[in-house]
Amino acid sequence: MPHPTRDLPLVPYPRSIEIRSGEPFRLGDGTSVTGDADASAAAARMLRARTGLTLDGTGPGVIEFRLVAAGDPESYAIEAQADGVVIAGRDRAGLFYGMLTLGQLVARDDDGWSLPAASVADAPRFGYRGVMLDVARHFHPVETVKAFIDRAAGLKLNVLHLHLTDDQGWRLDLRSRPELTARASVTSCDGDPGGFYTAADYADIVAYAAERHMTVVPEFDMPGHTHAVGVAYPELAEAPVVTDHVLEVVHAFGGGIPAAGVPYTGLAVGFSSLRIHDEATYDFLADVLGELARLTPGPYLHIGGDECLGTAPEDFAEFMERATRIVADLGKIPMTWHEAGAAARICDDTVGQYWGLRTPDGIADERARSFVRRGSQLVLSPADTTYLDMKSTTDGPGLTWADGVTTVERSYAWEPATLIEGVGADDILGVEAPLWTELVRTAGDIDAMAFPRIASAAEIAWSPAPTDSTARTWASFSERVGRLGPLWAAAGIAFTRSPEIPWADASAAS
Ligand code: TNX
Repeated sequence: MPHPTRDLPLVPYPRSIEIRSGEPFRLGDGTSVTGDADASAAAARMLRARTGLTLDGTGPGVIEFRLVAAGDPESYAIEAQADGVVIAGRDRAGLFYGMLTLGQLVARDDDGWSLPAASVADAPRFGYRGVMLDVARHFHPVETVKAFIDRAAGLKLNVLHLHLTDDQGWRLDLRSRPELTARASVTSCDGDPGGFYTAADYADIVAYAAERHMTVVPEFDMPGHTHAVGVAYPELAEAPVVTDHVLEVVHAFGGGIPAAGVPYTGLAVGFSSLRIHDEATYDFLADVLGELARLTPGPYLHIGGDECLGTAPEDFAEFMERATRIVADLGKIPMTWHEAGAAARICDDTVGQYWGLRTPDGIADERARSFVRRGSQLVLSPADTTYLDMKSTTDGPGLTWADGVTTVERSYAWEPATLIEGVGADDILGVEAPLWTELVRTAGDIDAMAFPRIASAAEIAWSPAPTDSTARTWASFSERVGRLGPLWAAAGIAFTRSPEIPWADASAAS
């Protein structure tokens, strides 16, 4: 062992890992990968790509994947010794996560590729480990979404929240309301080209995610963030409410003042609303949410509810109450941004997503807490640590409204169970890192904004709390991320070489 005191280069770090004193397991041409058919085929592909070896079972050494009945959902164990490796998974997701850990554990030394003699026992801390991609502000094609799924799944994230609609565009083609994509999908922010997914594209994304044990949580944001609905169906939308805040954003970022019926390409928020006292609006919701429910196998439909700055609180409450009921009647669990917690009678099982900023004394937010009071849970996305669209260095790309620059260290230095007063670990469904795309145009931009900070979110969502794991320190994390750099580069990930991380160079043995 060249560096006996370093943690192994695993992100997210497992619940427990013990290094044995024995000889390592040596991989070579001819090593066999056996057991569960899906897991062993995926592992053989992954190891071949990683090592260049031919793992065809013609030589010594066996890596075996086994489904076992015991353990927590998504859990797995690895026993690696000189004469073989066994990966036992509680379910298919567990086998998949065992395979990912195997991929991070194999290392090259003077004698070739090997795995240290070790026992790993691992299971996630939270069941919802998410990342969000905004495909409304800039449309991103199916191939880009699939690449993002691969990257997120590789860090044991298991939810892709797709922000499918916003003021700037409606990105899912629906039979019941064809004008949405016909008229309101053509542009993106800054006048860039738009686009939309057909139902078949969406099904393709959902299936691709499922193969990687990710659930798609689709979002139609409403009643605000709906200028595009008004471009397609003017009778459903209120006139834009142009506040001083909107004018400030127009002044800072350009894009013009939003005008009814004209596609919006700027960055302002909070000026649009559906007509809350018009029954035609609820016919629209029944149509679009009904179709979305039929296209979505996952349990959640996210209906937004953020930043309705021009809407009276009682109107907002009435809308969210009716909209969550429509989702529940479709057999789905409603999910909303935390502002909807202010509405007294939203469905009790509505999951809230908290996106506010932290304060030095903890957050006292009654709206966020109300989801827990109703017996449901929260997904945590504090903007000043998890938002992937914020600048990570002073000179880098991104926005700064969430308390300035979000360094990698800041993205790692927060604890879910003490974030919001009165919201403990049991009240938390999970953690999500959103990537808003006002300034994010290409697949390369997505990589550069998401990596490496997405790894912080993955470790916070998966790994034990810092009080339960000696590896949950910035020193260990930053060093481990640095040693993953060559793997990310080999996988074609255009990550930001953040100056805070001691990046290993590709030729260094891990
Ligand atoms: C706030 S956070 C928004 C989005 C923007 C984002 C930009 C939230 C629920 N809403 O509409 O895209 O800031 O950082």
